[in-house]
Amino acid sequence: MMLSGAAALAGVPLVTAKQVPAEGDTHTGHGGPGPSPAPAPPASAANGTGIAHAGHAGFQGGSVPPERAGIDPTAILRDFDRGRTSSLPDGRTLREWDLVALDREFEIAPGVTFAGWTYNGRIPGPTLWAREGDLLRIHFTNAGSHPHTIHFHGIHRAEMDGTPGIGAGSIDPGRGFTYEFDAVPFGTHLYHCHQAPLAPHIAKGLYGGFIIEPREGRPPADDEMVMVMNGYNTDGGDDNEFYTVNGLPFHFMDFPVQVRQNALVRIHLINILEYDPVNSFHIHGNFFHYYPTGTMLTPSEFTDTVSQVQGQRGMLELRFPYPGKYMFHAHKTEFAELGWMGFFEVSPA
Ligand SMILES: [Cu+2]
Repeated sequence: MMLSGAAALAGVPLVTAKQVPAEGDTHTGHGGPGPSPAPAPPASAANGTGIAHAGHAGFQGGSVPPERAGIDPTAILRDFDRGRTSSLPDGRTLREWDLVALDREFEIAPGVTFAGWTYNGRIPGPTLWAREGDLLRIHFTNAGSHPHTIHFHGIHRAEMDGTPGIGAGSIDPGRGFTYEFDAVPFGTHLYHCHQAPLAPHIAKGLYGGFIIEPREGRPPADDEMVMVMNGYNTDGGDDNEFYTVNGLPFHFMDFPVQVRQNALVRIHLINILEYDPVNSFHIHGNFFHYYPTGTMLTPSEFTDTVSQVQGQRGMLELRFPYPGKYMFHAHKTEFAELGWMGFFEVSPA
């Protein structure tokens, strides 16, 4: 983020009534495991210039309650949409979904409204789940105010690619199109709008996870979830003022991801962050097996940190051997301090 973004937000009332100033608090409003986040000190106290910290100060103060924000990252974690299924004459499964592009506003941080463009009123959009080899039909309706498309990552014909100028191309407001293709290859994928200019069409919120399970399945996990890493450009510049997993800054600080000791946790991690070239995921007190793009049945890495460029994604598998609270966050301090940090809370087995 550049100073212009922070400066522009400095005047926005970001601190809510529930927050009680903490004496001597410096930059730790969200650094510790305490249940009640405390705001950062006034900018003047934390930073001689007052500029950079002014933007950060309010952000330390907590997340917007999901019902007020219009986004519930915890619900999104385990919300896999398997579509409407039916059997084709050849025995294959047909899966169908309705995706509607809708303009919608969200309160992404206390007092900060984001004018989003969404699939089905969500940021991120629905996580579509299919099995390898299924036939997929996505009935797209554009009820938004701009032309949009749905571009799926996967293997398919050019006219189903959601690229402007090819096949149906751009779908104008009030129009629709049905994308149809086979679910290949298996892996952790994504979809997003591909309308030009591309940056705002992605950054405004038109993206979601797209999971293709291997035909023969994977070893069963005790808990499976999706984490979509995104950002919000709230001042119309060319950078982000907020960073999140599943759409709401700091949400998982206030509502830790609940997992059980020793359970196999499988995470589909997707980076759709616009404007910044690289995002990352780091976990405290643990390591995970990493399957790049989720397209192999054996992991290629055992690590506690992974980086992804935009559109890159992968699958993580891990077990927490000890109860307690363990942070996870972008290993990019700026992103973490602007919302991309949270906790896993491990309950005893
Ligand atoms: Cu679009």
